[in-house]
Amino acid sequence: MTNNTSVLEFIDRIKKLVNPDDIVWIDGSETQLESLRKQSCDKGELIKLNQEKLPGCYLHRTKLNDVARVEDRTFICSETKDEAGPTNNWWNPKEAYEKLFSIAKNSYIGKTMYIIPYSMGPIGSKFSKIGIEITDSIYVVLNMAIMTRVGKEVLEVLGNNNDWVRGLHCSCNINEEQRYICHFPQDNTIISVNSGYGGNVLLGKKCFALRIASYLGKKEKWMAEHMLILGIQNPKGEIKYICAAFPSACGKTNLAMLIPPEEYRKKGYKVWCVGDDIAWLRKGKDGRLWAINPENGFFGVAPGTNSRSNPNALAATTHNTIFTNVVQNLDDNTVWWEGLDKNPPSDAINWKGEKWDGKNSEEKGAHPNSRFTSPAKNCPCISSEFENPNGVPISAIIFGGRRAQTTPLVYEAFDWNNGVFIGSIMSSETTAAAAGKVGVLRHDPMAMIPFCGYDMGKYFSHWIEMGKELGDKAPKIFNVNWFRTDENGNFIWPGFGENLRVLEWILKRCENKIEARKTPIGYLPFPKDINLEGTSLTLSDLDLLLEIDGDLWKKEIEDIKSFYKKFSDTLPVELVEKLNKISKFL
Ligand code: SAT
Ligand code: MN
Repeated sequence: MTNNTSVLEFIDRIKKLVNPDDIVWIDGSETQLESLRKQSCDKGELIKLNQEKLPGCYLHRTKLNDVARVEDRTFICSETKDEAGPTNNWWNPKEAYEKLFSIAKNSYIGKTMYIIPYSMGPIGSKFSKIGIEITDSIYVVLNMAIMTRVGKEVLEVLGNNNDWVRGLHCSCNINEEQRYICHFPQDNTIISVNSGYGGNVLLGKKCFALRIASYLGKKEKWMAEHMLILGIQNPKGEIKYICAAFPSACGKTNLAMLIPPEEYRKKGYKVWCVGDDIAWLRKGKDGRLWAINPENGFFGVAPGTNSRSNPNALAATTHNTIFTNVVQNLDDNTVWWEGLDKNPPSDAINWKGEKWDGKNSEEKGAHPNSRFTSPAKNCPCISSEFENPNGVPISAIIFGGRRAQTTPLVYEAFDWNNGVFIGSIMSSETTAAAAGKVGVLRHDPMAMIPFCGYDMGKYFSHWIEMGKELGDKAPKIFNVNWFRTDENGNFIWPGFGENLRVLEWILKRCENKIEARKTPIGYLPFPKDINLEGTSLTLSDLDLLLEIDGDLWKKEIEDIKSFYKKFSDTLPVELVEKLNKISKFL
């Protein structure tokens, strides 16, 4: 399919290493994909679902030991440990290659080697980057064909260029003790062995579009961020775009596709989704910050997705979708997950592949990190700018985490560098998206702790540099927290579509339309400026949501100080200054 010498050399080298029986280039055609779906069903790797109710939909179950990203087995293999920084696992590249090659050796015997040429971003856009993933898994091919743009056209655009990301995935025998997800930023290379779970094996996603791309962004003066992108259309028809960074499984997909509350819909408000997980940002010709979504689909968390929380995502999953680790309803061969509705099937198979009676079982049927992989174009509110090679101009950047206490519903940074500070002090409770304990508070600056491909201290400096580049055209930066709870542990803020009320305040601030209250941590809304019309919330609820508890913040500052200590000499002085300033006023 190509004469590109660097591509052919790489393929040849890997072929000799893994020793496949057969080689198949993925051309992106529907005929080829359909034949792969059939083969995968024949092997029992995919289950074809009810094609009348869920046309083009399939179910897959991973191995029980392979259900989420594995951060402790994810490595940045840069030349030196310092380049990986204090928040990444580092592995000497020479040793890592040796170990990985020994695991990969002959691992494709009896198997087919699939070669997937893919583009992150619209094919041919100057924002976009090309990768080639070699895999022995049809599940990976079919997911990549949803999540990225794959096929011949990608190789045509690549021509004889050497600027592309090499990816090798070997399923091996899904041995968790030999599982490694390794990134070699200096070689544009990713190697993933012994896993079949999305975030570890769809190499275009977290591995390339965040870890490798963040490293490239630093070198090339752009940014790769763990952010959704959405457009808010006001009654006059004007659309303003916002980026928002939240850790995995904190509602990015729901926010990206939100349906405005009824009063807003009546007035003519609409929300358009550009992306739900990753944004690549660059300074445009007009000096503003522009964003594209490098992906072509959604790899969303299934549990909790329902007709109230996210009707758009639900609609997106009704066709051409691959479900992973959800419940199979044997009644009509459809799918179910916790939080879909109050009617679990009794004749069903759970994510582990066992018989499951949802009406009488104590155990959950779907894995908490079960997923749907759906094409972006399935989403009823997908933005008309989704394919725009130049992306969309960004008015505001939002950071957010899952915090039961301390962080108010919303606040605004004093300026760009203060916004970088706010991003750097983000903490969130852990979720099922990564292996390990759930609900533990951890520092997750810019929601990038698992995804930054180099020293995070330098990553903060890069943010500061980008602010200088953008000058007074830089977007304003905000922080939100939808997850604050009352004394009984219940969420105070209703969330979902109602979040538009907060986004409205944010946009008004961007347009300098309203005043705000200056506090030590940033500008907070006056409660009257958050529109509560049509909700059951009162101004005193807002007082609670917007409260800054001095004692909790003092504790927070101590905690940030010890987190910052990790960075020794790479932490930018600008951030230390902001920290000192805030400590003085609290
Ligand atoms: O598993 S993924 O990394 O693809 C999704 C996530 O954790 O954000
Ligand atoms: Mn994510």
